[in-house]
Amino acid sequence: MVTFSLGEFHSANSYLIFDVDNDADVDLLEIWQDVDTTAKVTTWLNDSLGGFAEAFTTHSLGSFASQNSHLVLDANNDGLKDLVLIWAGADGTANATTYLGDGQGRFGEFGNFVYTWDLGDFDPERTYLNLDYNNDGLDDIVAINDSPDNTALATVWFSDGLGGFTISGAQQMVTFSLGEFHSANSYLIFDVDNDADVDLLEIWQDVDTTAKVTTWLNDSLGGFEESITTHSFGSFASENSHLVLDANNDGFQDLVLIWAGADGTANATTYLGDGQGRFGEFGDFIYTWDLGDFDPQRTYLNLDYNNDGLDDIVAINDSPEHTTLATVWFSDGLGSFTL
Ligand SMILES: [Ca+2]
Ligand SMILES: [Ca+2]
Ligand SMILES: [Ca+2]
Ligand SMILES: [Ca+2]
Repeated sequence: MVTFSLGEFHSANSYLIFDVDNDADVDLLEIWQDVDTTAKVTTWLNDSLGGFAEAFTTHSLGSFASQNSHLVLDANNDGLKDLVLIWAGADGTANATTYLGDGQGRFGEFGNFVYTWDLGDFDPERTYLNLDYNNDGLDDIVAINDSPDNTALATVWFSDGLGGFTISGAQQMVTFSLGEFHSANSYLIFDVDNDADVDLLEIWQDVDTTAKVTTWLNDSLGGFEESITTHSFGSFASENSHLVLDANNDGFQDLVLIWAGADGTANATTYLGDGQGRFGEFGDFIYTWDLGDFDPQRTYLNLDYNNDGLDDIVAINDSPEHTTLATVWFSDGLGSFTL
């Protein structure tokens, strides 16, 4: 059993995983609420030996609000990932602020950030994603929300490559539809069919309270086509976690669902992807052993802890001495995870 520490535990926090310093190992960015209610960002750099060292904690990024959205993308096209914070203005508008990354773990230090124009009305129900909609090599911001006719409408703000995002200029406002709107849903973005374009996976609650998964494939021309909606994945629960990783090492991303058992244990189920948008069709899934006690406060992440090329599952939770404890379940490359 492998565990490691990530400093003091913060109950109001979230983690983003990406390669901060471009060394090909995944690092952690923790966004958390300080005792003065401001939002702080702490970067944990992966030493490639299984350790994570605290690299930097930024000054405040303004008031902490759990309804804020955070995106990681290269906004100014310098090869280093930046942090985009989407927050509610006092006037009810949504605003985006770009904090430029320096590749060492600092974001927006020395006034190094750009305020963008507003992103319309703020709505905590709105989902924000980043993907390159117009294929110019720059990630754009996409907002998804309900429309009067109950379809999911996506609006695109295009990156200007300088840190800002706009729908103005020569480009007309671009929107596209993602089918019927589901109020209890979440989106995962990754390349489902290995064509180098980012696709969307929507996990949503059906009227019979079961969880469904719909895959929206990117046609590389700005369109997203519904490729398939799976059969039910059991009861929908907002406290469930979903990870995307290649669990059986066949080159196709799979879906791992972490859910609470009736006996209070956490369980993980791997639904194997077929590279076409199906996950766990035809009974193509593997039940793993349990992942200890279920705790809705626990954060689950996937990263390759032991550098064997297989993403592992990491659970992060509070410990009795109030440090953040991370526990690793290692991928066996067959679809399961063991301590
Ligand atoms: Ca950048
Ligand atoms: Ca773009
Ligand atoms: Ca796979
Ligand atoms: Ca591994």
